[in-house]
Amino acid sequence: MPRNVVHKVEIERVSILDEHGNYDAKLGDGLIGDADLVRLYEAMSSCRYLDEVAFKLQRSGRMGTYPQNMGQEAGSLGAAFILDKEDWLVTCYRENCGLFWRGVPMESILLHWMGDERGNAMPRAHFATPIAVPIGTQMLHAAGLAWASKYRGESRIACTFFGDGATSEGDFHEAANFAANLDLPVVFCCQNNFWAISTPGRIECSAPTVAQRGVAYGMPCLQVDGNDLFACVYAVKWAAQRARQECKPSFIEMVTYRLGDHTTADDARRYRDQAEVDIWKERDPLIRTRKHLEQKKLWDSSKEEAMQARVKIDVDAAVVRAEEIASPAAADLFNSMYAELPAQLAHQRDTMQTHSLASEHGVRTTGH
Ligand SMILES: Cc1ncc(C[n+]2csc(CCOP(=O)(O)OP(=O)(O)O)c2C)c(N)n1
Ligand SMILES: [Mg+2]
Repeated sequence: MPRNVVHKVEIERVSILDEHGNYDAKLGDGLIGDADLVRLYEAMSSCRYLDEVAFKLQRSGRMGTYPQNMGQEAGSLGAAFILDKEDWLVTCYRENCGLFWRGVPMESILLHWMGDERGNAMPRAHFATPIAVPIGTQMLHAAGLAWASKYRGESRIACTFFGDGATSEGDFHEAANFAANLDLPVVFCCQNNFWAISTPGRIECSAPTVAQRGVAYGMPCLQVDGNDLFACVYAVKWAAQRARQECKPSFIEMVTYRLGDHTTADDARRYRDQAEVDIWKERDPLIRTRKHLEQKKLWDSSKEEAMQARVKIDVDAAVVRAEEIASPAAADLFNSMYAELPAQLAHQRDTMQTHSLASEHGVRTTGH
């Protein structure tokens, strides 16, 4: 029997504004208006400043572990900008910029990393799910949300963000399989920053592109320059259209880089070459967007100075709000898990005593 090719795969890469300032006017046509571009640049800048402040808060003992977003602002921001305000944004922990664009207050993110879960209780109006720290869970949530939307006949789609490492988790494969086979309106956005903490991409994905993992499930896939705001908007627009009109999922690989450590609990100098970091510093999404704005005469150093001053005021005020919030009532620990609180837990809540102490008071604490 002859050997025939039964399937061939090609992955396209989209780049509209590269790090040298080259701009593809044809692909970029009508994507982002001038006024919006200024606002988007300001959004990235304020997110970046928040990152710097959060790092210092952690180092001075005022915050727990914090994952800097530095370098990865464009992807989630591009998505939040182009999606409908009522599409689900289902993120992990490096999508602050998109969440802020949605209206999530900065202090919510600070509070969350200060250990106060009220920060992760996203108001329904933002159509954002809580930040997912367990790797990969949110992709399944996105598939479920999209399924619910389809079932109810709504036009709302779900856009989920996850890292390259997350595509090696079973959760990704289950979510992709589910979304593709049930025809669910999901936009899968992988922020490929080449590292899963200290594990390099080449160890966790042997294929030349992460996008191929989406192809395996029959999804159309695009790779984009994830530090190019225009390319991110372009790709999410393409995928969102397919999700809304055809009720089908797509996969976007956003190639990016985290310029900081994995989190404040990490020291990336122990496993990454400075030369690699330096290359990516040149590709910073903020720098190229600013240069582009300057070329278009929409920005200059005095605007930059005024914007930085505004950003500082906003972020500093968010820190004050996060630090000055009244502590939650201790009884809240008990109040959200059960419709009817079991007797032994009710006793613990009422006495604020532990399991063994509660036993001393004659309350049965186990069924055995
Ligand atoms: C289920 C689970 N396993 C392990 C971890 C520990 N962990 C935290 S971040 C991370 C790497 C994630 O890498 P990637 O998906 O590429 O995201 P990135 O941090 O690079 O944005 C791991 C293994 C976790 N949080 N959850
Ligand atoms: Mg990664």
